[in-house]
Amino acid sequence: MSCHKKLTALTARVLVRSRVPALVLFTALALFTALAVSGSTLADTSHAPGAVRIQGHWSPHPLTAAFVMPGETLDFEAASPSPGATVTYPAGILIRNSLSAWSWTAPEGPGHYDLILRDPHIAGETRIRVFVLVPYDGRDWLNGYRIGAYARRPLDGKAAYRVPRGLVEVTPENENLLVSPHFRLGEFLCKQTADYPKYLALQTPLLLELETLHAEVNRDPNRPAHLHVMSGYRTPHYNRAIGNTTTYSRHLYGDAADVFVDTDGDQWMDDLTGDGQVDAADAGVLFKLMDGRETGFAKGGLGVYGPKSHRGPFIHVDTRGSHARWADARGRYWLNSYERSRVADEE
Ligand SMILES: [Ca+2]
Ligand SMILES: [Ca+2]
Repeated sequence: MSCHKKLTALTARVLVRSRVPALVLFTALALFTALAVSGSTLADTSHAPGAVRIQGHWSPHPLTAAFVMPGETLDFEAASPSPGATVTYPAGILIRNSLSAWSWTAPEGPGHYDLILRDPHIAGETRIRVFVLVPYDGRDWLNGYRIGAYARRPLDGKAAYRVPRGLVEVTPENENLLVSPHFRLGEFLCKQTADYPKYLALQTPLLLELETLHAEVNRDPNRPAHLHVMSGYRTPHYNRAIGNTTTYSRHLYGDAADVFVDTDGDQWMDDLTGDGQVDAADAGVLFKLMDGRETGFAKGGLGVYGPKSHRGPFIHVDTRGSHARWADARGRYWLNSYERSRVADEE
């Protein structure tokens, strides 16, 4: 019996025995219900102790990457106010705005800067790894790295489709840096052949969603799963070279990734359904984990891709800010049967 039902039963018994005014008891019941509801919101780990809000996005993780232009100010906020909380930073200017909020102004030099938030009441520390970008002016090349041409006019005038103002410089020294607990900077590099330095666009919300998906596929601690990033950032040059005709792919803007589970490390999607085959239904397992969520992917794109001769099935995830769902020909067959079964479930 739930606490709520127990209290309701108790209320009924007390009413019979003592004739306590019903209003008092129902007020108590309402209060208990309100507490129970507010308690359930605490289960949302994004606001748990140690969580931090960076540029408007809550992260429950001990390490979160953020991306700013030289001299730009990054606002961040801890989940709970604490007079004893401190932030250490290697350069730039830090201003404390309140017991829980800070503003850090980045130095002019590109690179990465770790802001470390410590609260004496919370175990561990919260690290914001800020990458100061190299300004990008929209030209074909950046320091010898081929970028290609972005569409000059944003799609439907949306800010998400503006030419990136700056890009992360990737070198052999920083490509293995973590950008979230389970993903490294180099995993998001474009697949084009080039010498260092290389450049990429990457956005915090994508990393938060990939961590969510990683947690979903790792729910069973006895069966750890590895999420492989098949494709992260794509330069417009590379996107055209692989025959992609869309000039507004989210991969060009750093908030999209094509991923699959590859725990056995053979560079191919694992058999997640356990039917002895690897096909669109295995990508569908990942789709179902994220589809219908009330946060994150509900405001992003989610696509199912079936296998081809040169690659296995995968899902595309992005955080474009609006809802989109699609599939290729093989994935569409799976998606259609999934949509039908989902409708059947709802009926
Ligand atoms: Ca595999
Ligand atoms: Ca399967």
